[in-house]
Amino acid sequence: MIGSLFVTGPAGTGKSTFCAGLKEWLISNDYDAAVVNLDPGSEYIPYDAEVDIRETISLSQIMSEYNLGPNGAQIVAADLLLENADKITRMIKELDDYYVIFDTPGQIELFSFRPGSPILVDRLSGGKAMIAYIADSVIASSPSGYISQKMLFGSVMSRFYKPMLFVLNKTDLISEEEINNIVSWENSPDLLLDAFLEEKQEMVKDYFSSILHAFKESQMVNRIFQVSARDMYGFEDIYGEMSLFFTGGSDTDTMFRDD
Ligand SMILES: Nc1nc2c(ncn2[C@@H]2O[C@H](COP(=O)(O)OP(=O)(O)OP(=O)(O)O)[C@@H](O)[C@H]2O)c(=O)[nH]1
Ligand SMILES: [Mg+2]
Repeated sequence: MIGSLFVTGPAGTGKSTFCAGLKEWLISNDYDAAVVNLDPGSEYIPYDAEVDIRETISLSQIMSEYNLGPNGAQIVAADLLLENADKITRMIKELDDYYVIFDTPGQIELFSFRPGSPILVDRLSGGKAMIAYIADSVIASSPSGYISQKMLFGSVMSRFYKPMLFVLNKTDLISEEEINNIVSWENSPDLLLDAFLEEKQEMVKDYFSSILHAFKESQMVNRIFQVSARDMYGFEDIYGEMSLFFTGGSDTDTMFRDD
């Protein structure tokens, strides 16, 4: 593979739709692309999966075998992913010149916060991995919602320590003014803090001031990728970042590169 993109984020933010849209965009621009579904709990997926974990891991089987409810079974299933890493790797081995997109379980903690997940990412990607964090525009359009998304993004980064894209999906659902606000908050922690103070007068100012400035200074998130997976908007920029990182573009963030 050329490289792999693991798509994570809170439930319902559009991860699977994003995977479908990115695959479609890549193929229509003459790149080879494949999607691997790592969500054993998904009932419907909006793409043709080259590899589908549901053929290997069955939630209902786990529930009856281990006498578990749906949540317990999801956790066992998430941990079984690592046990199946070699099998999945064999299945994607032939995808030489492909960008491989991994769709991950609906609940973010099942992928991003399980102990084996960083190992899983390394094994499936052979080390060539980026992570797309999908945030919902409607949630991110309030200062507190945006801060919560950035903090969750930071948590995911602390788990994987891979190059990450902050994808603001469903931009079709918010106004241009709201998008401009989010971009201005991204560029200025002071503006974000002011907006947050207006929303929640009782918040602990020093705590959040430090956090918001730390995010800015760390350069960990310095760009928002505006996407509407539904409208096929924004995928060119996502591809641009992937191509830069995987094929060695000059202005790629070098923080994570070995070479
Ligand atoms: N308006 C709009 N709706 C979207 C967009 N992307 C996804 N959706 C809708 O959001 C809902 C959830 O999309 P999914 O792609 O299933 O989201 P997900 O994050 O994979 O969901 P889980 O895996 O269940 O957590 C669906 O109804 C999608 O049609 C978008 O860009 N704009
Ligand atoms: Mg999904």
